[in-house]
Amino acid sequence: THIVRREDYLPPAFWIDTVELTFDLDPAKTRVLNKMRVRRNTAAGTEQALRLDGEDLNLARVLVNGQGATFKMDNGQLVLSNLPVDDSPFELEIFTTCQPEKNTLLSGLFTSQGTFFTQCEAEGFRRITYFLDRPDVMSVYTVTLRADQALYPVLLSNGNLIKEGQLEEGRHFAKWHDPFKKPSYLFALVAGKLVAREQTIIARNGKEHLLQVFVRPGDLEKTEHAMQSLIASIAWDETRFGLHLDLDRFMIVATSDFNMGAMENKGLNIFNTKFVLASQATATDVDFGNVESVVGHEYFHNWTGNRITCRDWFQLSLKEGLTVFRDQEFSMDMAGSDSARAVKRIEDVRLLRTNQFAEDAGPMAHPVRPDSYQEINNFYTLTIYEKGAEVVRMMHTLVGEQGFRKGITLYFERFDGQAVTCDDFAQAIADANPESELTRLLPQFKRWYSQAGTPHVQATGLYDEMAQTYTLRLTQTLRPTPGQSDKQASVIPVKLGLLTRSGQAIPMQLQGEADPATLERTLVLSEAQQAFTFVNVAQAPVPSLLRGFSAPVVLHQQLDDEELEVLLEHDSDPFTRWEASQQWAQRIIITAINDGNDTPELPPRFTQALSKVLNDPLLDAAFKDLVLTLPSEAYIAEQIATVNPQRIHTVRQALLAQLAAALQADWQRTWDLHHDTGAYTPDALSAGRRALAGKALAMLTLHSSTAEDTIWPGKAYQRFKDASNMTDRFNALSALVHARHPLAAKALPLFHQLFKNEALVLDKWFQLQASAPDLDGDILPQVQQLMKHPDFNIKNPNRARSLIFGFTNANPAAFHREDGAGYQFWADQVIALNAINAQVAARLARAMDAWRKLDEPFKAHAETALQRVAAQEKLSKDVREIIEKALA
Ligand code: HT7
Ligand code: ZN
Repeated sequence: THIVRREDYLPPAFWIDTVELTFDLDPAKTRVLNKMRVRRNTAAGTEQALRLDGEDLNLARVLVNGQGATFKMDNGQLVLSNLPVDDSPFELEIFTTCQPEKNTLLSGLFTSQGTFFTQCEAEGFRRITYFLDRPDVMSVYTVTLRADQALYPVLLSNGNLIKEGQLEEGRHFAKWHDPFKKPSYLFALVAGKLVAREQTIIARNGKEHLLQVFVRPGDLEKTEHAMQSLIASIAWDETRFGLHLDLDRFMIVATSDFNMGAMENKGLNIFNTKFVLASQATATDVDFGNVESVVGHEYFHNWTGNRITCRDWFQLSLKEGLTVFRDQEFSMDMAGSDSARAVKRIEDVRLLRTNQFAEDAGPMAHPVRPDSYQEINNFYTLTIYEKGAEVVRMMHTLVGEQGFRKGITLYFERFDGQAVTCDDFAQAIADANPESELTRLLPQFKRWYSQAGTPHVQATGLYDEMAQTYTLRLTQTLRPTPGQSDKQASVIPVKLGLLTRSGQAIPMQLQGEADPATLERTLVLSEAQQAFTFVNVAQAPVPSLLRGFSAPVVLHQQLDDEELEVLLEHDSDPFTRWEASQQWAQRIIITAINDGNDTPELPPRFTQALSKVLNDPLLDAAFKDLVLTLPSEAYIAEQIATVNPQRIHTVRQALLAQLAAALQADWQRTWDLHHDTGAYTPDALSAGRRALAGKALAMLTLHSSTAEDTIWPGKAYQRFKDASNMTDRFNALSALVHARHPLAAKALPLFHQLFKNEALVLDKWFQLQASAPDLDGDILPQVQQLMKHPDFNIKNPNRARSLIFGFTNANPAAFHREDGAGYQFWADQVIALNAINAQVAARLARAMDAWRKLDEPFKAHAETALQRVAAQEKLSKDVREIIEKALA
């Protein structure tokens, strides 16, 4: 196995200043003429050969300055020697062909429903032509596309359209020029039968821009929300960061075959349809929110990623962590109220803690800036994206909003047009804020980039009544991760407040501090252990720690039920308030699991506290929905050393049933108050009301199903049939499916019938059935049956993800079977996908990351399944890396 290491980075031996590409597009055999102006990077030496990357290409001809050149092939690379030793430019022409319709990997040039698309990040450009396919080689591109006019009326590439016209035999051409230098991973082309929603906008500086969203005919009415999201993103980046759109024309194109969410190609973003198309009839509120955030994310990359890009792929979080931070802030600002902002923050934290913390604790643990990889596609991870965003967020916390804006401005002053590193970014933020804690602690802060794993922080408080002091002792530890045994202390901002037992905020003043007391502050923990003593504290306080989740750590503190109740009822910080409910529920669930108690009871104090939240007229519906949601089975598994997924499921389901029963009257009132959601708008407030109504309906349906009462299942079925929007309809359908009510068997075929022509809705239909609660092992056979459904297609990543991942990743109790059949199914699908699309296969392979934590008999079955995959002869390097690390 070939391992790529960060420490081996060397600057490129050559630069490619300009690229002229000419494509003769044909699905069976596309011809590519690549004419480059190349010059030696003499700073890197005078003798090195030019080694061009290539993959799955048929090479026809190589010319240097118009003359046939001698070259050799070495490990897939095209190697040219005898080139000028100085930096005088020369022209290199390479003529190749490729087969887009056979490209099921969806990397490079491929077809989807008769339209050509490209995906070049991270290393897909080498599947289009031979090139220095690395992000620090930046070139100016001119692209000519030639194709049959009837089949491919729309021809798009990056930048500006400079010429178009007719050719012989019904063909036509379009010539595009992108004035910005860019790395090859940002190249894109699209050719097919598409239609566009168009809008011209005038920016603050008076410049006109044409915005276009291209989709297949028939989908046009589903593009309004994407267009509005794009306009909002442009305005937001101007206001919040002073960053303006630098292009005359900005295009988004949707494809239904895509490995990821979307791609930020310069001026020509390519999107998975899932993150473009949205109508009230076919998309849920969550879908609308995702469209807004992904459109924002890709647009924000235009500056953080495209104008300043990564020097090498180890720096991936430079663009991804920063851009996720930016899209999170964008969604929060769009949500409007403080409370809606907090809801978004809680949702982001929930994703991080459930999935990224699990990654940090498993065989694929890696630093935000990894040290090595076998396959870069395996490193588009939650650590790079979500933890990377938390690292940027901590910088923001340490320098403040104004300081962060100054830092971003300096970052662009220094590095615009360059390919740089995570160190460069951190240095710019620090240099713009010389007096900040970030600057004082910078080398240590940067351990967030180099150390894998999630720090654990233990907090203990000591109140001295005589001295009227409160001492908070914070201790941090970081467990070893694969390849990193010694860890050092991190810089951990801990935002906090102190509360009286009746919930009043206590002013905080540290011993020896002249500053006036404040009601909220941020302590910076930078040593293994630190004590902070607050003075003039008149009573034993309840600490409210890690407000807003100010650092990506696991916090351990011994709060009793009364203290958790104080926080849940009174804390001014919505995150800590929600967290109190989760801590409390988690403790109840884990105690029952440890006690072997299958019929645990929810303590009345807990249900009363939740009831209070549910009935509080001052709280937002979306926040109530979050508080009233028990921690997921996956999150609970994260907290336990040896995991029996069946026990977690049994205990959680038992408590869920009690929550439904104990609060039945409250759920009814909640339903009455929220179910009439009026005319559909996808804003945060209305979405919150629909979410809470959906939760109430699910709880009432669940309770009725166990109590054999038909009223609520009947209402759910009626709602399912009558709903005027997909959110209400799908929530009603989910309520029936999750209660395993017989009416689900009537509703599911009807849903299919209604939406059989809506691919994204069919994905929901498959996913819902795959994630239904297991009854006597009946979900796996159902999934196997659905694999044979005429609408199932394993080659379509969205469809494969809904059914297969819906089972392996979203339904732990059905997947982790005592007979190991779930794991056998997993192995079969990894092997099948490996031959079709190695990137999707490798994602599926990761469903077994936590196998070593499993209890028997699960663990033994898991190992057998992993070994079976490992023994496959034709394993892609994508899947091999994941399986080898899991078994290491
Ligand atoms: N920067 C984009 C990454 C991406 C990607 C990576 C590997 C394989 C396929 C891919 N499609 C898109 C997505 C983003 O973060 O915006
Ligand atoms: Zn991104």
